[in-house]
Amino acid sequence: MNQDELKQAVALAALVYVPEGEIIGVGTGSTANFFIDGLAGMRDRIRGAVASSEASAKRLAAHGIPLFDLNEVESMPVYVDGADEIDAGFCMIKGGGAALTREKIVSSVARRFVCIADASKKVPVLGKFPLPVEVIPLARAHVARALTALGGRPVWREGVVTDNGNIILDVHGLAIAEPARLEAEINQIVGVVTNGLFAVRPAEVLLLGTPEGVQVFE
Ligand code: ABF
Repeated sequence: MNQDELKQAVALAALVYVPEGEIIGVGTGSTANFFIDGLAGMRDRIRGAVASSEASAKRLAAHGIPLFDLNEVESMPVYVDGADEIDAGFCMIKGGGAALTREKIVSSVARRFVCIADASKKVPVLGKFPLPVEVIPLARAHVARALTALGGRPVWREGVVTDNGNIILDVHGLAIAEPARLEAEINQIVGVVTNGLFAVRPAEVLLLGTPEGVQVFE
């Protein structure tokens, strides 16, 4: 099985976590895209979805899945999304697709975060994948200096503007021993909108696509 087939297998395995008649949260990225395509097959059995990006909203709409604004939704049973890295405690690095802020907001309204990932995403320690940080453009240099002081090497993802009109700094060279602490610390830097650590609230379920099949961790 190649990586895309592993992604598709975990994405389809996540459909059993979608309760009928509900609004669910939907993530962003190539694994989430496979999930959206699978969700199309049960679109008459759900009320609709809240998307974590313009790209996912477009794909959901193309399948005829009703879209809801998050402000219309008080709670959701589940949020399904991929990750760039996930550790044994289900803490994640996300944001390789630059949608981290909306992903964190939408997932925070869901009671259960189901992470769908191929086996390459499972790591013993987070940080090999550069940590994305969404930053207000005016604060770019200031935030970069503060991230350097924390021991990282921030690189401006030039040419990328987030759905919220901000920029992304990717922080290289971090070995993240205490993800929840670092997540909170980076959020304290003035000018940071969100960082890609999902550790204060990790995933509740991990579906991991391996060549031997989909492994379920809860
Ligand atoms: C999103 O998609 C991200 O937060 C993460 O960056 C990415 C995972 O990418 P893919 O599913 O394309 O491997 O969920």
